[in-house]
Amino acid sequence: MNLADLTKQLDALAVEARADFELTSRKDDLVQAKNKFLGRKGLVKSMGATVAQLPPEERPAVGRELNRIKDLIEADFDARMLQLDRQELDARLIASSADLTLPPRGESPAGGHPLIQIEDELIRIFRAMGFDVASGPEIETDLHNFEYLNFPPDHPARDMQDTMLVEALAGQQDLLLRTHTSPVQVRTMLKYKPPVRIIAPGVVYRHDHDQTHSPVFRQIECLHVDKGITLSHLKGTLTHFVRALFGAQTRIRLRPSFFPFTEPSAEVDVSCVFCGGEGCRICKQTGWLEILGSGMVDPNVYLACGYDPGEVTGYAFGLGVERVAMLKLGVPDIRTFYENDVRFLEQF
Ligand code: 2NM
Repeated sequence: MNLADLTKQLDALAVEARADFELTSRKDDLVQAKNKFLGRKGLVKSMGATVAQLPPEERPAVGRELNRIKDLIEADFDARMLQLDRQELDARLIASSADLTLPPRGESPAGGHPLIQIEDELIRIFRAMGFDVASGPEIETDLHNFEYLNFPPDHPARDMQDTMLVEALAGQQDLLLRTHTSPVQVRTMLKYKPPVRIIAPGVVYRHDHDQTHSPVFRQIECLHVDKGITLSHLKGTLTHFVRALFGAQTRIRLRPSFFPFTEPSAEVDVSCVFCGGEGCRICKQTGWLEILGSGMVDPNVYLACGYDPGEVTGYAFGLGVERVAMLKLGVPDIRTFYENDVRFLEQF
């Protein structure tokens, strides 16, 4: 046999192999069909045996031919194997109980939780004004949460009705779940000398639960202490803050109030974000919405934290992230933020 004849026969083998592969419908049949050609006693091997009958100078060329045909048959085998794999998967999917004719569920709400979106926006506004972000523990001591903040021992906020206590281990100090993030301000002042410009965002806990109160909610408190800080700085900061948040036409108004850690203290209202101050159902016809509490830090807080009240002054304020989110997003019930109903979350 000469090289040309051998090549012809090998080509014929490859065509036959492909046809055989096409006829198989199971993977082990396919493997058997491949062995018929490429196995130890396969047809290609026995063709190879004829090489011995050829003159030595033709043998390399025949070897190359044999390898070419082996590769060809391997490739056809792989292609058919892939087809059978797919068919097997299709058959399994069709046999399964899943209804493949159902429409897809669509996009999942990947915009982040609305509360966190609002918190991020608030933090961005304060950072742009030059405030640093501080944090601290959620399990606090009575000292940091109340005592250093000028809360008298019999203050109603210390009442078990409001504060969630943590059962103390033997010899430990009184522990509680922080009722505000003010202890972060205390810890910052205890650690760093003035000036201080920080916000403390975080989770706080109070024993209170209804349409506008959650036992676990988020707060951002702001503290600015330096030489010569006045109520004007507080008003300017608040005005800029509400305008960044609700728009350039927003106005504020301060109403005298009381907090143990500030003197004087003020509740801050914003002109109603729904009616622009005209009076509507949401602002109960007053044109104003209460948004946060504020004041000039009480000298007793400075004394407790090692600052000299003769040298520095400062303002502080605190706001509830849920309350801002309810106003900004028009959500009437705080509980919808925690139910995680996808139909609610998807709207933001
Ligand atoms: C508020 C209202 C008024 C406040 C005070 C302090 C501190 F630590 F400097 F004394 N931090 N936050 C404060 C003042 C918080 O929340 C309604």
